[in-house]
Amino acid sequence: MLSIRIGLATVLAVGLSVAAQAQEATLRAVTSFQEGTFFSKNFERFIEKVNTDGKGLVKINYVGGPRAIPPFEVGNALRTRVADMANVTGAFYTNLMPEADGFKLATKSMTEQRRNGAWEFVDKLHNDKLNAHYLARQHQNVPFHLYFAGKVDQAKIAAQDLAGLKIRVTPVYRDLVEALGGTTVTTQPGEVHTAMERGVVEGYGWPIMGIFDLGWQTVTKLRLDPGFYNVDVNVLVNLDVWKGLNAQQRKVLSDAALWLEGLDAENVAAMAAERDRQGQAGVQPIALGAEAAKRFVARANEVAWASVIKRAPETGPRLKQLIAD
Ligand code: 173
Repeated sequence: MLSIRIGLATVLAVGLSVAAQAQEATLRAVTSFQEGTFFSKNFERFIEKVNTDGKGLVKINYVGGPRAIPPFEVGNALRTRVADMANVTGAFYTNLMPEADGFKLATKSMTEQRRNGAWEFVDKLHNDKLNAHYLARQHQNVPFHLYFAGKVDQAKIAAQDLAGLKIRVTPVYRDLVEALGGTTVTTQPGEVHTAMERGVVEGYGWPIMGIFDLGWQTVTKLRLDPGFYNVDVNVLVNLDVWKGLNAQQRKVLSDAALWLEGLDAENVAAMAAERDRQGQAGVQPIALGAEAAKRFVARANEVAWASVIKRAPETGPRLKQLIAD
């Protein structure tokens, strides 16, 4: 009797693994940044890892970047399952989730956020508003900056006064630029170079990493220091797709997500090198003194949280408590 039971269990186990192999899931993935550029690169490494580690279980088919889906439409594409997986910053889907504008204000590490309930809370927001599962957040140690063309009044910028300047923004920088008196022009990254070249704007917001990827050093002469906030580039999976995966398949993705978040450690050296490279390319810092820098960052945080809480009065304060307080 015992040997028959073992025999049956073995047959079942083999049968299951064959069935699982037969059901390799293929996920169509898009990125909101151009392929091969800084904020897509680690996602591309993640895809390679999943396709290696998950062989026979789960496969990611990389559809590509903004040519496939415009950046500000990626959230909606994921929600409606036009894409199964996306590499996208919260600023690009604030239309569906105003809270997403708050992710840049996190001061707690992802390790801490996975421990204190923040991750669950943010996952639930994604479930409810984007029909998506929140898999990973990348580049949390990378700050944003304001960059300028050569013919601006440096003394005014150093005095934190952007009056009379048109600045390219996304929701990341909008409240700050407005608070400093600047005029905002919202564009996707792919339009920054042309907008600067044609003088449609005299400055733009962007992280410390990546201005060389699309050749912006040729239209950029100044960078306001210090940086502010920190980047969130999230890897999301359509919720129906996620629910359709089995435990093994989910584990491949979740393990790779933690590995992906760990790649942020590489940014420390990369950011130092990028600052040097900017200097060599003729992008000079306008450096605020210690006191002014403190005021600037405090103001940036203040206006951004006020804006998130105004647009998400129920969930905004809870988000703040979980990721930043
Ligand atoms: O386009 C942007 O300036 C922007 O909002 C962003 C967000 C995260 C990483 C890079 C850019």
